[in-house]
Amino acid sequence: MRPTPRKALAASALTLAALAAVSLPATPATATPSVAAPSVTAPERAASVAAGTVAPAAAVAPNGAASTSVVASRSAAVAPSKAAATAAADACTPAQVISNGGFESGVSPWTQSSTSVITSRTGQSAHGGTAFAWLDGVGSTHTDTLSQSVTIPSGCAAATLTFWLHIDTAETTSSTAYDKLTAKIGSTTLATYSNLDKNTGYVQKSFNVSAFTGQTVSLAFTGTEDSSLRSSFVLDDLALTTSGDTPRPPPTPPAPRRRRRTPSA
Ligand SMILES: [Ca+2]
Repeated sequence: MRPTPRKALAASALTLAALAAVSLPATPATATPSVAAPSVTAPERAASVAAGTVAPAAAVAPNGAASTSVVASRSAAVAPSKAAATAAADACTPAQVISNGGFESGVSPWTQSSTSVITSRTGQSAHGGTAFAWLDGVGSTHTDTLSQSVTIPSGCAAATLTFWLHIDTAETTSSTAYDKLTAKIGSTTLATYSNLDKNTGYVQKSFNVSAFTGQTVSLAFTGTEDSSLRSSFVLDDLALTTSGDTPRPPPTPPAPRRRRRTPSA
């Protein structure tokens, strides 16, 4: 079916606008051709496509449908910066939310089961500074605890808990966990260590706690010893850090623009 003259006029006007927008990026989006010009012929369009100035999709439809494709390619040509902006992610402001994680500022805001937990006394060494948290090491049935409430902000993709841990023990078994240290966040147990994990010096432990972003939860360590042969669980330099921009959902494609009406003669 042949397009009506009016349709053909609108299509050719838009085609010109599209060509103008593509070849002259400085042309304002509202620029309108003042006079109607002959339609771009198929060979001309093919040449333009080859030259990269017209989207190939505009070349396939013989009638009014072509103008829709032209409008779509025109929109893409004039608004690249807007499209880039909507594809960006929500920026994360990294935060470290454990207070006094190195125990160098006294006890607050930690809660400890006895005043001997956060210490700098001889018998163990700090990972950093001079103070550390020393749970157990008594050699009889005993429990020590250490905890702090942490608020993990939302707005970041990831949250990671790290701490340095040293374990030494008088236990000689290589198979039985007699004395244990449990690390928990909220009601989730992150890890359990024992006399079997004894080491020389400190090792750093790391946990993905991203599931707790946007929450206030307790970070807690509990060390238990059985009736004989001491084990010491020594913690220092704890940190809980958020990171990573949050990806946005894909932007909704803009609705196709309505064709501009050509003023009637
Ligand atoms: Ca320290």
